[in-house]
Order: sequence, then structure tokens, then C-alpha cells
Amino acid sequence: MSLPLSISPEVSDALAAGRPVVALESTIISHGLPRPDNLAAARRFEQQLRDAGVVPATIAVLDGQLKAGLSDAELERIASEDVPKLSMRDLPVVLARGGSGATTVAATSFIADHAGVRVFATGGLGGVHRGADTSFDESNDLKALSEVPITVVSAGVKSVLDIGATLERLETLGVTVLGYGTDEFPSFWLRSSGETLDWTVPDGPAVAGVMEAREQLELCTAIVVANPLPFDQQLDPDLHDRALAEALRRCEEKGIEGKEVTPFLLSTIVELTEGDSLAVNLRIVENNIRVAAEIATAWAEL
Ligand code: PSU
Ligand code: MN
Repeated sequence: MSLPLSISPEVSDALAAGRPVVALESTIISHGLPRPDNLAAARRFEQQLRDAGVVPATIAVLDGQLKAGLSDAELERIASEDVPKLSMRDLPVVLARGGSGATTVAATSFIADHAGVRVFATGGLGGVHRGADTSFDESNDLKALSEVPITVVSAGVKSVLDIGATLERLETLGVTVLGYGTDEFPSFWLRSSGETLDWTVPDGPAVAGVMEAREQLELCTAIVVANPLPFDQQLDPDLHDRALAEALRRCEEKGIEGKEVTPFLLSTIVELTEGDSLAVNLRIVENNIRVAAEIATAWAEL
């Protein structure tokens, strides 16, 4: 039986010709950014890649097909329909039903890899939640990244998570973590997290070199490129700390659990920062797309 994978002509032509391609996730569109601006943002992300000479491959599941590269009408469906958020375990159910959904970092990495796309730009990765010692809430992103040889550019993980524990889990799972021009792991809206990294790379060609070595080693683990925002673009740290504490308090008070936790915390923080966190979120994705384009371009040249 063959995989129900549909690669857009633009993406498959680029891959066949060895031209650079970057994967984008769709949960950020459906659940991470508020409507109706999410559609314009999704279009801008793709345009930014095209302007850098890179073909965008936005990943989703539509009508029982794994998709790598969406048409504008398909992008619109993800942005405006109430599609479910799909992690790895959801894929078999949705395929069996011929359904649709938006893919997390985990499911996006899996589909991108099957499509032959090696570089992926996102905002922040899922990770170990605070209180995971009793709730066991750890994102499927971590396990998935231990099983797929993708290179994912992110601004670290959100400060809503337990960042130290997330880095420990990435180590256990054998996921390579590179600081892009930094030796500190970023905490998404803020540049700093207090967590030091073992490895720093200066530019896209250096990441492509690590990708090539991973291939020689025949490792099937991901490379996480941690790309912080410049200081002057980060969220105001005091506002950040206040909004974070209140969002975590509301999450507990309302008893939010499971896959609802991340979208709830994100939207509450947008509300509490009166949109400032959203503006920073968009800058983060753009900053990660810029770096992913550099990496994909260097990879295509190798
Ligand atoms: N971080 C963001 N925006 C998002 C997410 C993370 O800035 O939308 C999404 C990503 O798709 C990520 C997912 O893979 O949340 C993780 O969710 P969970 O913690 O339920 O695994
Ligand atoms: Mn979870």
C-alpha cells in the first residue's frame, strides 16, 4: 500500500531540480494565530520564502491526503475552517476517515520528511510542560524529532513550558541542538532563557555541514536550530512575566488539559499583552523563515 501523499507540482519540481524548499507547519495558522489575520500571515510566510528564492511547502492533511505544498484555496481552508490539530497519533484516524487537519511540528516533520523536504521553519517547538512530573504533559514534538532527520528552525520553546526539562529530554532523545549565532537557548518571546547550549553555528552553510555529517552517520534524528530574536525585537520582559503568570493561573483554574493547553496559553497571552505577544510571534516566524531559507539554500548547493 502506498502513502497517500500529495506533493504540489511547484514543490516536486523544485525537489527534482535540487532547488531549495522549506516546509511550514499549519497548526500555527489554524490554532496559533487568531483569525482572520492568520490567512494573511500564512500567505506572507510563503511569499517571504519565494522572495528568498526558496519554494514553500506548507504541510497539512486535506480530505484524507497528506499534503506538501498547498494551493491558495487550500491555505484558505486551513485558516478559516475549524480543522483539528493533528499530531502523530491523529494521522491514522484522519486518513482513515478521509478527513482534514492542521499539522503540529511532529506531524509536519514526518510528512515533510516523506516528501523529501529537509528544512522546516516554525515558531516554537512543543516541549515539556511545567508540572509534567505529575501531569506527564510532554509534547509529541519531542519524540517525533527523535525519529525524523529534519532540520527545524525555531526560537526555542515558549516560556510557558519547562525549558530546562525540555532540553534534558532533547538530549535523552538524541536530538542535535545548535544555537544560531548564540550559545543560549532562547525562550521564544524573549531572547534569553538562562540555558546554555553546547554548540553554536554562525550561518546557514555551517548548519548544512552538520546535516551532511548526520547523513554520513545515517542518523534519523532531528537537528533543532535555535534562533533567537534580536534584543530590540523581543517582548518587554516585565509584561512577559506578568502575562505568563496570569495565563498559567487561568489554565489551572479552568482545568485545561491535553492538546488544548498550548493554544489556550497562547491566546490568553495575546489577550493579556494586548496583541504585543502576537506581533512578536509574527516577527519570530519571519526571523526563522529567513534562517531556514539560508540553510535550505546552502543545503541545495551541497
Ligand atoms: N508554538 C507556537 N505556536 C504554535 C505551536 C507551538 O508558537 O501554534 C503549536 C505547534 O504546532 C507545536 C504544537 O507543534 O503547538 C505543540 O502542541 P502540544 O504542546 O499540544 O504538543
Ligand atoms: Mn500536550
